[in-house]
Parts: sequence; C-alpha cells; structure tokens
Amino acid sequence: MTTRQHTERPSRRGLLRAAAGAGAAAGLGGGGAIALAAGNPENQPPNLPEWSRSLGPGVIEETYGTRSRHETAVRRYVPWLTPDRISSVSFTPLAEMHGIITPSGLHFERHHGGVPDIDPADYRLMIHGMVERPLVFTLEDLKRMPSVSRIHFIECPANGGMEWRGAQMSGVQFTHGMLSCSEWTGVPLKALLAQAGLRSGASWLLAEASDASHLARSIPLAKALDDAIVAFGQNGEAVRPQQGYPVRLVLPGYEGNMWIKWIRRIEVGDRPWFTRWETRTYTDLMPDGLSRQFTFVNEVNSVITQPCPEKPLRGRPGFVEISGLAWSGAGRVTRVDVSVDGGDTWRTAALQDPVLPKALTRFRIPWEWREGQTAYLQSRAMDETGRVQPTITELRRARGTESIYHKNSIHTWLVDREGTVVNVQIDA
Ligand SMILES: Nc1nc2c(c(=O)[nH]1)N[C@H]1C(S)=C(S)[C@@H](COP(=O)(O)O)O[C@H]1N2
Ligand SMILES: [Mo]
Repeated sequence: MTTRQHTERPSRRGLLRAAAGAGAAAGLGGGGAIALAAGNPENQPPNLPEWSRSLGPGVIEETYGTRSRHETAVRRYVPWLTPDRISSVSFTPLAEMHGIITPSGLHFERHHGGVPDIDPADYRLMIHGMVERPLVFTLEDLKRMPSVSRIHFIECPANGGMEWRGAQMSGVQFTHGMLSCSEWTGVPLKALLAQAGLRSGASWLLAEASDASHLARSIPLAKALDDAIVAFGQNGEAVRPQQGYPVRLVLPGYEGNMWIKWIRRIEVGDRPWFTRWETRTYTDLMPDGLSRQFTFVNEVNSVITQPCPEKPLRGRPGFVEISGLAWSGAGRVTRVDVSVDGGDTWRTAALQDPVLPKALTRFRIPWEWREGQTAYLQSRAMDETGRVQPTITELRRARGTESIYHKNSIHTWLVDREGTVVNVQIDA
C-alpha cells in the first residue's frame, strides 16, 4: 500500500498537537510573502508585455545592488519576535530559499549585545596563552595569508527550541529559520596557531568576542587544528556587520553560539574555561536535572520547505515537488527519506549536487496532491556517521522536555483537505 488517504488519524498516533497562537497566525497570513495574483492579461501571451515596448533604465548609480521590488517582502526581520537590541534575533525565510546558499541579506542574526560598528583599521586579533610567540594580527595580515573558501551551514543550537513540548510556530521561518549557509573565506585557524607555536600540553582554546556581549567559548584544540576558519569573507564579499565584520570564527558543524563574531582574542590553554555561555546557557537540561555539557555538534536534521505553512497548496491540486533542506554537523548527508503519511511509508528523495560536508543539502521528490487529500509530510535525514534523525518521541525519551537546545527531530507538516499547511507533532 503506497498511497494511503488520511481522512482520519491512524490509530498508532496517540497525540497530535497543532500549532496555535501568534506564531500560527503570522505563519499562515498571506500564505507566503509574495501573493501571486492573476496579473494583467495585457502583459501575458500572446500579447507583447508593456516592458518589452520601451527601454528600461541602464546601469544606475547606487550604493549597492538591489533585488526586484516584487521580492522585498522576503525578509528575515520578524517584528513580533525581535524584542530589543540587547538580545535580538532574526530568522532566515527558508520557504523562499532556492538551492543551498543563503543570501547574506537573509542570513539569520543572533546578537547578545547589538551589532558593533568596527573600523577595519582598528581591528586586531590577539593570540596568546600557551604559545611560544604571542601575536597580534591586523586585518591586512590575515588577508595576506593563504586562505580557503568553504561552504558551511551555521545553526543556532536553540533553533526550534520552543517546540520540545509541542508544536508552536506555524512557519518554517520560525521552526527552523535560525539556520543559514554561506561560502566563508578566511585563514585556517591552524595556520595562525602554527605561527604562534603551541606549547606542549595545550589542549583547549578560548575564543572571545569584542562586542559588548564579550561572548567567549572554550574550543577543543583538535577542532581548531581540524577545520576552523578565521573568516573575513562571506558569499564573495566582506563578512556582513551582522555576521561579525570584519572577522568571525567559523567552526563547521559546531553550534552557532561558538562561531564568535567580531572575534578579538584567542587564548591557548590546557582546560576549558567554563564561561557563562557554556554553563548557564547552551547546556541541555536532562530529565534527571543534570545538564549535558559541551554539546558542540549540531546533529543530523532536515525540514521540508515546500510545501510548508508559508507555501500552502490551497486550491491547487496536482503535481508539486516536495523540496527541503538537510544538514549534519558531523559530515555529509547521505540520504533523505520523505513520507506523506506521517511516517507509515517512506520514499528516498534525490539529493541535489553538491552534497558537501557540514553544509546544507537540498533534497527533492515529486508528489501528486489529490484534491481533498489530508497528508502528514515528514523528512528523515541520515549522515555519513550512520546517524538517523530521531522522531520527536524518541528524542523526548532520550532527553526529556526541559532542554531548549539541539532539537533535531523529524518535523511534520499537516496538509489539510483545503491544502492549508500546519505545524503539528505526531507521537510516534
Ligand atoms: N560576538 C558575538 N558572537 C556571537 C554572538 C553574539 O551575540 N556576539 N551570537 C552567537 C550565537 S548564539 C549564534 S547562533 C551565532 C549567530 O550568527 P549569525 O548572527 O551570523 O547568524 O553567532 C554567535 N556568535
Ligand atoms: Mo544562538
């Protein structure tokens, strides 16, 4: 039995929690940022459109290129979710993303002390501690060194953190939007450490920010010597102010909180520092009241971005490509399965090249939505370490419901008879 029509809930589903509240209302409003009306028939075949009958403006003097004026509703800023500049956040509108690269202007933001205005001439990066030669680098020093460009996702460990106890936010921008993927360019951290010369016994680093948050995290030396990058480039240009201009730390696969923006100092030591950022916050509270410490890696995860609450099927039965994003902080995504019946049956999706380690991976699979059909859409990713995305029930069984971090469970979108798409959770 491959296509099963779910006009009622299958019995094995004990619990079905639908999203409600402000998030649901905002997510459903308008059904996506761009409302496609029928348009003006005068501009449609077989007529010559009006824009083909006169010359448009040529190259114009402007400070920076802009996108189509018809696309400006696609944005990361969400007023009702961004309270203040001391601790502010914006979300990537994942439903509007194509491919795997996040345009820099739509990269999610998480600032604990606002965005500092740093003159690159004043920028300095200090390396000290258990090293032979303490060093201070200018931005020019860094740009002269051999550099690398790598495509990696960054995900805030609190992504989806409101959903441990039930579905809350009806919109993929809110359930998964603290996730972006850029091409980062910079100097491998191991090259800077080699210049400074590690003293024997060195095993941890402290990376510290220069903004008012003074965010600081302990990083295992092995990670620094593996694939960490001190980055000044993002998607072909300078790192954006919101992403850490002029220099941020890139720690591929590690939780976003550790990717220190506006980095000013790296201290080499022989033990972790236990800063407030890795003790009071960013630890996973377990059911027994203890916390998991140093959960560095964002584990294998995925979500369907079409259809989704922002991309409903309303009134348009027929063919639709199910598409979404998969990622793993442990390496490459090897497989994504998709279910339209809440996990009873699965089909394996096609992975779009390139499939890069610790980068977003786009998956696609064709689907036919029949008029009036109820469906429970899910995606389940696997990575090259053999890890499989857990169900929400499996994740809760292992980790309880007290945590707000590292939620990577299989996500469910309910497509109702009308083709509206809602965030739900299935107890399975
Ligand atoms: N200096 C500094 N670095 C920081 C932060 C910050 O507030 N200040 N926020 C951290 C958190 S919690 C996350 S999830 C990522 C967000 O990176 P982004 O704003 O480029 O998306 O940056 C991390 N690095
Ligand atoms: Mo974060």
